This record gives sequence, structure tokens and C-alpha cells, in this order.
Amino acid sequence: MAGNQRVCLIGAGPSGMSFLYQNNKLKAAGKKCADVVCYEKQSNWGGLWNFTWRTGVDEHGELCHGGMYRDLWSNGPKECLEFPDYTFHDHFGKSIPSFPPRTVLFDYLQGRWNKAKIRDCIRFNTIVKHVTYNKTTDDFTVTVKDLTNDQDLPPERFSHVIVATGHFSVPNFPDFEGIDTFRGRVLHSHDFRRGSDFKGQRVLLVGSSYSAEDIAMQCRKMGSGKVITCYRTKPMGFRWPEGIEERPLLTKVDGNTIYFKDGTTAEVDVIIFCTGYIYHFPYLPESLRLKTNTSLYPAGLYKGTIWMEGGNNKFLYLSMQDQYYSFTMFDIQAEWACAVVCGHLKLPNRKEMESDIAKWLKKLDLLNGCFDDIAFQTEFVLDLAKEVGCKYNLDVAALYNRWENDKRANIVTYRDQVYTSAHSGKQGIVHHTPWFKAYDDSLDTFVNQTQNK
Ligand code: FAD
Ligand code: NA7
Repeated sequence: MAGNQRVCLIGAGPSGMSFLYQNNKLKAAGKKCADVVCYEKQSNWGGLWNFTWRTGVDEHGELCHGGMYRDLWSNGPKECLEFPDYTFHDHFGKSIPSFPPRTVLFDYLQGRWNKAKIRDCIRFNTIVKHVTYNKTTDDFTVTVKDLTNDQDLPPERFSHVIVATGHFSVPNFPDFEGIDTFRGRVLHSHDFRRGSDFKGQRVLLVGSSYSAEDIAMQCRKMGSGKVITCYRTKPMGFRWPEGIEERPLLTKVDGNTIYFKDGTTAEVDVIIFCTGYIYHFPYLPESLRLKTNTSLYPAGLYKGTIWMEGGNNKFLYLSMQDQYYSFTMFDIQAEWACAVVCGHLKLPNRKEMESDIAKWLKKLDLLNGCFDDIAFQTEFVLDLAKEVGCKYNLDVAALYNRWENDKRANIVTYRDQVYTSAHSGKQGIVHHTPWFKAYDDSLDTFVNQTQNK
């Protein structure tokens, strides 16, 4: 049997960790696996779930990766992102509510990773600076920097490179006329850390997606003044609680006065851009670089994973899709990628790969609204599951559809609902305090207390 492939994995967030987990599973089963070196620029695993108070740059002067806020709770039910081989019930030993705070989800993720003992594969505080594909030797040269010692390390060679650096870390920050005259604070949601920073202040949010939705609620929950969200394409259309309203996009700013497309104006103290993120791979040459807007199926990736424009099927991306399924999607994609890299799954010829991509892009074109999007991503996940012969049913579309309806019914209380796990069969319990009034989101308070303090 030929030796193991030597794989460079970039990033130890949930996607990268899923690759390490799946590779370890092959190893434990005595099957052919890969020799993986995972480079992680932060000092801990977890990616975005590794909370940081920092904004702008990190302690080494590199772009600060983390954009989660202090009081973030899951915006989808945990039953939708649960690993079938490691359920929430397995981890906590009891039922917990369906919408956990950030710390509780991170604890769950770490429980699975710790069990697999894969930490040793990660070189922390080590950033990938450059990747090249060597055509003559059909392999890659990877250059990294040891951030702790400010030292460039000797280049290393790998048979495969897997990019798992996420795509929600570098802000998309548009400009608006007159914004330089604004007298308050202007920031991007990537730098939003706590709703309580805006107590009593009038807030304008630009954007109409997940960040705008949740930051509007966070600000009101933590005592901000009035919140206005403004949309470019369409309003979110929720039945907002008192103090939140939606307007069409702003057209210009003059001092603290905001002008909107519908001719109205408003005075605000803070502007938060909830305008999403850009795909940013400063360490990749153009031939290997994915260029896309946020999409459920970025073009140029076979099965959403294998880069078609360079790297001879040995250059892979994980979780570049826009996300409904998150952890479960990362995991099945990682399992698929692992099976390909280790030779357990053969790729079809290039023509078939291209026509498979074209088939998905055609379907993508026809989507109309969130329920279609959920069905599309479900099909994507199930397709990968079928390819690797996954024994679990990963289809949680019905739960996602219910979640969308719960949000439509009441954006304030949707996190108070309970869902039933498809994998453990257990129902979540009702949290002791409604989300809008729950200020202590420590793991102990969330998991171990059954009634309001
Ligand atoms: P990331 O988590 O971004 O991890 C990428 C890793 O790559 C990081 O550790 C980073 O340090 C490392 N890295 C980057 N560049 C380099 C380099 N050059 N060299 C070495 N290492 C590098 N998902 C949910 O399921 N539920 C939620 O409630 C939820 N809330 C969210 C809230 C916010 C504000 C944001 C931004 C995202 C949220 N998400 C949520 C989605 C989130 O993207 C995923 O849960 C998940 O973190 C994606 O994992 P990842 O491994 O692909 O990327
Ligand atoms: P998204 O989901 O990518 O949404 C970005 C939003 O920003 C969306 O409403 C866009 O409007 C809007 N946008 C983008 N550019 C502009 C400009 N130039 N002007 C006005 N509005 C603009 O990002 P999110 O941060 O909400 O969510 C990303 C992840 O972070 C997600 O996983 C969350 O859980 C947290 P559009 O609809 O395209 O007109």
C-alpha cells in the first residue's frame, strides 16, 4: 500500500476540526488515512467560536478573525446542527433547551474534538502566508510564519492543501455619501461585541440579513434607544418589538441626520454596517483563489469542495457555502473530502465533474426564498452523505422550515421554542428564562439551572 498523503489543512475552526475528526475516524478503523498538519493562526481551536474581545488586529498584528459577540446565542435550533454520532444528550447527559448561548455550543464542539484526541495535529499561532502548486512535481509548497517568535519557517511540501479558513471574517464595508460627516461611531458587525455598548443610543443598522436581525434584537435587549434597520433589496419583514423599525436603504448622511430612499430622515447616534463579509484568501495565488459572493453553491467547486481551476483535484475548500446546516454540513463535507484525499472515493472525469457543477448552478438559479434555499442545502448535504455511504439521515429540513415559521410568527420568542432531536429522539426543554430577558448566559446557568434565579 502506498504511503499516506501528506495534507496541509489551513484553519482549526469547526470545518477544519471536522476534517481532523473524520481522518481520525478512518485511522481508528484501521483504514487508510492522511498525515495531516493543521495550521491555525489563533492560539486555540474553534474558529469564530473562539471568542475574542479584540477587534481590528490580533495580538500579532494579523487580521482579527473572530466576529462573534459576547451575548450571542445560537440563531438556529441546536437540533439542526447536531452531530449524529455525538448528540447534545451524549455531551451534556441530559436534555437542554434548543437555542444555546455561544459558550454552550463551543463546549459541545470541544467535547467531540477532545474525545477524538486530535489537538496534537494542530500547530497553533502559525499562520499560512503562501501556497503554490508545483506543476512538475504535482504537489504544493506551503510557507508559514510562527507568530509567537515572529519567524518565517522553512517551506514544507504537501500532496494536498485544504482551505478551511471560513468566509465570515473580513467585512464588506460599503461607502455612503456624507458618512465622513457623521459625528457618532461607525462600525461593522464584525467589530460588534456587546449590545450594552449602545445603551440609550439611537442605532442605524445597514443590511437585512442574519447580523442585522440579531444585532437589532441584541441592542434592544441590552437597552439601546430606537433601532432602525435599512435594506437594499427587501425588508426582513418580522413583527418587530417596540423600538425597532425597517426602512429602505439610506441615501446619504449629513452630520447625525440620515436620509433614506423613501424620503424620510432620522437622527441616530451609531451606524452599524451589517453588510456581510468578503471571501478573502491573502495567502493564495490567483490560480487557486475562490472568488465569489456569498452563495449556497459557489461556482468552480466540484461537490462544493474540489477546486476546478488549479491544483489537479488536490486543492480543496471546506464550508465556503452560505450556511443553514453549519456543523452537520461541515462534517459530511469533511468526510467526503477525507474519502477523496485518502483514495476511498474516486472522482469522475473532468467532464462529469463540470456537468455536475452545472446541474447544481442551474438549480441554484431557480431558488426563490428561504424554504427553497433550505431544500437546496438539504439536497447538497444528502448528496455528499450518499457518496460516502453515511448511515445517518442528515435531513433536518422540516426543523429548519419550522424555525423559519417560528421566526415569522414572533422574532422575540422564537428562541424560547423547543425542538426534538432526530438523532437522540430527545426533546429540548423550555429554558427557565425567556431569551429576551435572559442576561446570564453562562454555561452553568443555561445547562444546570431549571428555574429563574
Ligand atoms: P471559522 O470558524 O471562521 O474558522 C476558520 C479558522 O481559520 C479560524 O480559526 C482562523 O483563525 C483560521 N485561519 C484563517 N486564516 C488563516 C491562515 N492564513 N492561517 C492559519 N489559520 C487561519 N453558525 C451556527 O451554526 N450557529 C450560529 O449561531 C452562528 N452564529 C454566527 C454568528 C456570527 C457573528 C458569525 C460571523 C458566524 C456565525 N455562524 C453560526 C457561522 C459560522 O461561520 C460557523 O458556525 C463556523 O464557525 C464556520 O466554521 P469554519 O471552520 O468554516 O470557519
Ligand atoms: P449576509 O447574510 O451576507 O447579509 C449581508 C446583508 O448586507 C444583506 O442584507 C445585503 O443586502 C446587505 N448588503 C451588502 N452590501 C450592501 C450594500 N452595499 N448596501 C446595502 N446593503 C448591503 O451577512 P450577515 O452578516 O447578515 O450574516 C453572515 C453570517 O454572520 C451568518 O452566518 C450569521 O449567522 C452571522 P442584499 O440582501 O444583498 O441586498
